[in-house]
Amino acid sequence: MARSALLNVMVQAAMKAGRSLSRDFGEVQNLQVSMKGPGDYVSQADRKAEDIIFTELSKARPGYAFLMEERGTVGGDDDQHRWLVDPLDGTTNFLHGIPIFSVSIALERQGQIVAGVIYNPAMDELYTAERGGGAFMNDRRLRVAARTKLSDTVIGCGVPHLGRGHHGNFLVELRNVMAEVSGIRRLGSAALDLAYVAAGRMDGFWEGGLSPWDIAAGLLMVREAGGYVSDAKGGQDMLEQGTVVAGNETIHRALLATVKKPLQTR
Ligand code: 2AM
Ligand code: CA
Ligand code: CA
Ligand code: CA
Repeated sequence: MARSALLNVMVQAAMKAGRSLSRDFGEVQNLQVSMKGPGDYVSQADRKAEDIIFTELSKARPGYAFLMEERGTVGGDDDQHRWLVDPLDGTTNFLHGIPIFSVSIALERQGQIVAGVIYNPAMDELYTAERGGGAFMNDRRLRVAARTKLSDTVIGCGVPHLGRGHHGNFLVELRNVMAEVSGIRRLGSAALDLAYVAAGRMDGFWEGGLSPWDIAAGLLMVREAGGYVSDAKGGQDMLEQGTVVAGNETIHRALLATVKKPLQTR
C-alpha cells in the first residue's frame, strides 16, 4: 500500500521516537524521572522522544505549529496547520516496565484532524489514518468490531489517577458499564485504547480527564475504521472537554447512554 507523503513524514517521526523509547525501555531503571504533579511523572525518555518528533516534523513541514505534552504550544508561521503530539502515551506503564505505551501524532488542518499515527514500539504495531483514506495497522486495513450487544463486548476505560478529580463520577460510570458488558480493560494509554477500538480488539472505550494530544490521532483512527466517537455528553467537543466515548455505531450509542445513566442500585 502506498502511503501519502504526509503520512510518511509522520510515520518516520513516530518510528524514530519509538526506537528511542525502546532503547530507554531496556534501561528504564537508569532514567531520570521527575514529577509534574501528584502521580504525574515525566522521564528523560518522554523528553528525548518529543525532541526527535519536534526536529523531524519541523524539518519536514517548516512553519507548522505544535501542541506537545511536554513543551506545550510552539507557534508557527502557518496558521492552518498544527501538530498534536504525545511523545510517550502511557508513561506510568513505561516506568513500570509494562510494554503498553505509544507515540501519538496527529495533524490538524484548519481545526480539523486530517491525519494520525500511533506507534507501539514494544509490539512494533504502527497505526495510521488519513481523513477519508481509512485506518491501517502495519498496512492492514482496520475495521471496528461488529458486535452489537453490549453483553458481548469488551470495553476499555481509563481509571482516574492521583491528582485527577472525577473519582465519584468514574465509579458510577464503571458500575453502570460493568453491569452491562462482558469485560472491562484498562490499558493505560488512551491513544492505544482508541487504536484497539479501531482494530476491533476492544468493542468500545470511554475515558475523561484527557488532553488533546492523548486522543487526537486515536479519534481519527476510530472514525476511519468505521466507528463513532463523541464526548461524554454526545457532542463532538472531545478535544475541548477531554472526554471520549467510542465504538461502532450501536455500541457507541449504548455505551454513551450507559455512561450517562445515574447510579443504578439493586
Ligand atoms: P501520559 O502517559 O502521556 O501521561 C491513561 O488513561 C491516560 O491518561 C494516558 O493517555 C496518560 O497519558 C494520561 N495521563 C495523564 N496524566 C496521567 C497520570 N498522572 N497518570 C496516569 N495517566 C495519566
Ligand atoms: Ca504525561
Ligand atoms: Ca498521554
Ligand atoms: Ca505523554
